[in-house]
Amino acid sequence: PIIWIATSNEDKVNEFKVFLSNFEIKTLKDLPDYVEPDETGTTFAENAVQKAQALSEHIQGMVVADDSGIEVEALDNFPGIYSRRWAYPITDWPTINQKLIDKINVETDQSNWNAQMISVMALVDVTCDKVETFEGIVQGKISHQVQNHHQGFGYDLTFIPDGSEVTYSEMGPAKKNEYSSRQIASQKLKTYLGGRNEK
Ligand code: ITT
Ligand code: NA
Repeated sequence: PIIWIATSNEDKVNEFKVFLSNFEIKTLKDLPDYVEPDETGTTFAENAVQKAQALSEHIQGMVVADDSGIEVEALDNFPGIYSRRWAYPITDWPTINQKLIDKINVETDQSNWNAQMISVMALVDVTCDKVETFEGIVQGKISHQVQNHHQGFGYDLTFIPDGSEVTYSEMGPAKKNEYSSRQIASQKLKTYLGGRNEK
């Protein structure tokens, strides 16, 4: 079957292709004229539902969206839902990761580097009033230096999941996808979709 994912983030799409390998994946790339809604929610779940709902209205069918980010414990869970936006206009990920490390060094006593990666997926179908959300959380910590191994994206350059000595970037996509917040949320989504999970 086909599954629509309301994302324009190609890195997310590459992971979805692994997790939802039984589906033919369509994304915003297949709808060049579609205008994405602003993310105005106050939680990952609200933003994910917003993104899924807008596309579901457009295609009049079932849509999945993903809202995700990182929460640093010593920074009161910052940047959270602002993970993509907080460093604007800086958009290159090595620099943004370095800015996050700098912030921990400057604004905290540097004793707590705990962080968590969160991915919330929304499944929305406006034609039958369906709204479901699925959450994946992985605990870990921020490395004291950016580890740019040219693999992964976003905060993969500094996030070390619990149980690992290295960042997601250093372990590479296959290992990351074995245990990531997106993998956990995808698993819940697949279980929910159940019998429809075949080509
Ligand atoms: P959408 O089109 O799906 O909204 P986006 O990039 O705007 O794509 P978000 O609003 O969910 O996505 O922003 C979350 C940011 O957090 C994203 O840009 C990434 O840089 C980062 N992020 C998300 N998932 C990540 C992961 O698995 N590893 C590292 N960083 C991640
Ligand atoms: Na976004």
